[in-house]
Amino acid sequence: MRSETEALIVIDVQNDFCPGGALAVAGGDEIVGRINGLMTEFPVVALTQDWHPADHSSFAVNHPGAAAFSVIEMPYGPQVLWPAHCVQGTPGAGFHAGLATHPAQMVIRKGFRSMIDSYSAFFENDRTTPTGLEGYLRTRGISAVTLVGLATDFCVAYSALDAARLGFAVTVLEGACRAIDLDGSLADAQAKMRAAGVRLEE
Ligand code: VGL
Ligand code: ZN
Repeated sequence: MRSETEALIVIDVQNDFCPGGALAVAGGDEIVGRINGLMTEFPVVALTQDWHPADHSSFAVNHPGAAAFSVIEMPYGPQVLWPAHCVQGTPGAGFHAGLATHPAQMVIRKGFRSMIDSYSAFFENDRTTPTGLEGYLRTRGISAVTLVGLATDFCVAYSALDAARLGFAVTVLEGACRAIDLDGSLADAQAKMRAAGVRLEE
């Protein structure tokens, strides 16, 4: 068992990010077994769940004429337009059936406001509106976080960068993550994480 100050954060291991899902990440389901094992090693385990209303502004279908994977400017900055995914209450928003969710003490939902996306487990995409996860971890005495899940270059990376900015010691286990890799986004995310002092391990 890891020390009492270490938490595992499992990012968005949901059906829509796995093969067959609306925003499938290649090999997204391959990480489930390893994550199940990791969950038994950490005293504190939190899961995140991407949780969008059907009218979410990050969905291409809600911007007539706009193509999926194009980028628009939102008041908080550039926003990729995604295929509709992880709509609240749908099967696609559910956790992968193989994920052993019972060791988790906390499930944090994000992206539930129509007008703003939230890649990070800590802040929405304006980088200032908190999700509440920081408070949960601090009040449980956590100073180090290990991140796994989907997708390496979006929700995992944004979460890792925010955790580092908040002063947590941060490790990303890349072997327990899979990436979307849109236009070099994986290399870009890896460089940003390294520069922020995030430890990248297999
Ligand atoms: C994610 C794109 C849109 C992710 C979530 O979990 O990485 N990516 N919503
Ligand atoms: Zn999303």
